[in-house]
Amino acid sequence: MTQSDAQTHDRVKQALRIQRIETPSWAYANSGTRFKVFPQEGVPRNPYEKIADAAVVHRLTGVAPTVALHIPWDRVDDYADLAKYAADQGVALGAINANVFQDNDYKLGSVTNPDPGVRRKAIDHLLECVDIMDRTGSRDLKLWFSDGTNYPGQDDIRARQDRLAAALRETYDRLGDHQRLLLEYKLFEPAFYATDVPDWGTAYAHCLELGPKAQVVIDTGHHAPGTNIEFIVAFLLRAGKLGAFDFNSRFYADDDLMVGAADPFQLFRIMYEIVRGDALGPEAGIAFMLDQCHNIEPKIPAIIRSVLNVQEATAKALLVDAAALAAAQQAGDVLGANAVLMDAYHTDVRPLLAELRAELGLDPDPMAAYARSGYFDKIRAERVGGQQAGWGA
Ligand code: LRH
Ligand code: MN
Repeated sequence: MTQSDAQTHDRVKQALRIQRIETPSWAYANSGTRFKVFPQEGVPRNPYEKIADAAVVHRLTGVAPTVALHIPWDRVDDYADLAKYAADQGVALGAINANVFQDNDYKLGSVTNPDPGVRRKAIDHLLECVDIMDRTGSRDLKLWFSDGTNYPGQDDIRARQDRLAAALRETYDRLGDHQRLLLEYKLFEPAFYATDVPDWGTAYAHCLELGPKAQVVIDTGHHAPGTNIEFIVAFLLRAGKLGAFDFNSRFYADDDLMVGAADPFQLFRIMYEIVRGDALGPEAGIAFMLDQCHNIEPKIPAIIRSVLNVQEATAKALLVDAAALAAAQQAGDVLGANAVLMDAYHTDVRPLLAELRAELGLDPDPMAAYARSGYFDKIRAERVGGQQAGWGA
């Protein structure tokens, strides 16, 4: 290995050491589609068991120290005790996800509902989530609204935006100094005509209107097919309005598959824009979260695999020869510039990552380490009886 290769390796490993990926509590629980939820053995029955599983992912990967919660799926009597339990397990509680998409009252919308009483109820839930953040020590309130309509004329598109803006304003004004509001957009589902926060532009406009503590969440499964997501990343980064990712992958719609599974090249292009924007480190303030559903595959290995997929895409992005790329771009060398990026993408970074894990005192192969750990046999034996956790309250 040449001296410059060694320097590049060290630079890449240094950057990967500070990478942080947040795993979602609900990915450890049962999930499915409208057709079927296939329960799995050993699935957690409460937020404590979800956190225990998340802690295993962190112990084996070294880069997943926080767990996002979803309310009411993760409602407990004592959030401070849950936060202490997480700390004892070596992790911390991350973003708090509000849920105004599962109550009968929200059929025609939550914060955009024509009925002011229903809007009040929804806003009170958002404010309750900020109260929970005060107790868990979480920085981020993540808001995704299923709100939308199914037929033209069903409701007034503009009036719904007014209602949304009013709810966001009241919630924003409740935030503490070190808290943020993350607004997530989604093109469609469960609404099939007009979604009230359908795209990055709508989310961006509302966040601009709210203020500096409001940022946009990019869920990689929430775009129309063919959308250039890395363009949205570059644009929002430049505007200082990219707050977080909900990483997953899809072949068709919001499939919530393992990130990098359906389109590893897209994940690489996204992480390249993060590296190019010098936004990989915690100081950049971007929350790199997974938001996935492991409907048929074993959940903990799937989440470990997903964390590794993000690491691999990031390592490849860090290997891009920035000087050569800039020179080719400046020279208008189309094929040359593309080749610089593809060289990095085609680099097998698994040996480098295995080396890094060994240097961090971790098993170079976390998937094999999990299989050898006997953890699944342990939870399968222990977690008998009780109600398995899922997308129900
Ligand atoms: C909506 C979404 C949102 C979460 C939910 C679990 O599709 O991406 O981020 O609240 O999934
Ligand atoms: Mn999401």
